[in-house]
Amino acid sequence: MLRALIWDVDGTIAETEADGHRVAFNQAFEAFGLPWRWDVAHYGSLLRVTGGRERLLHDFAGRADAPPPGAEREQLARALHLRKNGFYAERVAAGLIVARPGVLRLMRQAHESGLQQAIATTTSRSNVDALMRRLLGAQWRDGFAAVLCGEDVAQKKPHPEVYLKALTALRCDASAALALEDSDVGVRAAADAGVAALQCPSVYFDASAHTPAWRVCADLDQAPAPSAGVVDPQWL
Ligand code: XBP
Ligand code: MG
Repeated sequence: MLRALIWDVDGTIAETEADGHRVAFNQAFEAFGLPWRWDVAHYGSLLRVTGGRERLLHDFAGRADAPPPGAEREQLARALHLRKNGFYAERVAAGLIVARPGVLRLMRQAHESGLQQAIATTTSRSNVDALMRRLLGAQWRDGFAAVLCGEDVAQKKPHPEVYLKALTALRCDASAALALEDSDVGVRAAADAGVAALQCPSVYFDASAHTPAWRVCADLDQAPAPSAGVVDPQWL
């Protein structure tokens, strides 16, 4: 019996990385008077590292002009990340980020058919709130039984912790949940928690190779209405 949909955020609900986070990181570098800029190709390789602060630290490790390892480096990453999230929220509020095709329809139909819905993301809670508020309105949280974000876990995706916590919060067995993911790290996190994933690759990702998704589709407009019955292979 399918009982719950567990949504990833970045790349799945919206294409947040290209015109959202990446540009916002560059705005933060500029605001701090730093010469660094992340182009699309470099950002694509950095997306292997989940979590914006962790991504910054990973990038610093390859830069001769970044502070050396230690408190100063940590502090700069924290400050840049905070600033980036501020710019990201501004971009979202300005309407620059829209939902991917089929997302809002599927959320509505899942709600109507009695499925529980949760969010399981590595992104910061403030970014989730900014995006969902813009897409669904100020009461968006009412439609979700659980919202698990980067702050809620010790280990980010591809570790399964965020999915395990979502299942606990939903009181749902892994076999009764379906994850919606865009990236291979997300598919792996879901799979390692025992949750089947429907993958809709976003601009930076191909279909997951190492841990194959349960199903892959270009976008959720290809999916028919879910039912609260068995996860049927014909669901797509
Ligand atoms: C994707 C990520 C995040 C975002 C930025 O998260 O890896 O790090 O790029 O988020 P998901 P923060 O696909 O799991 O939603 O800067 O807030 O960490
Ligand atoms: Mg994602």
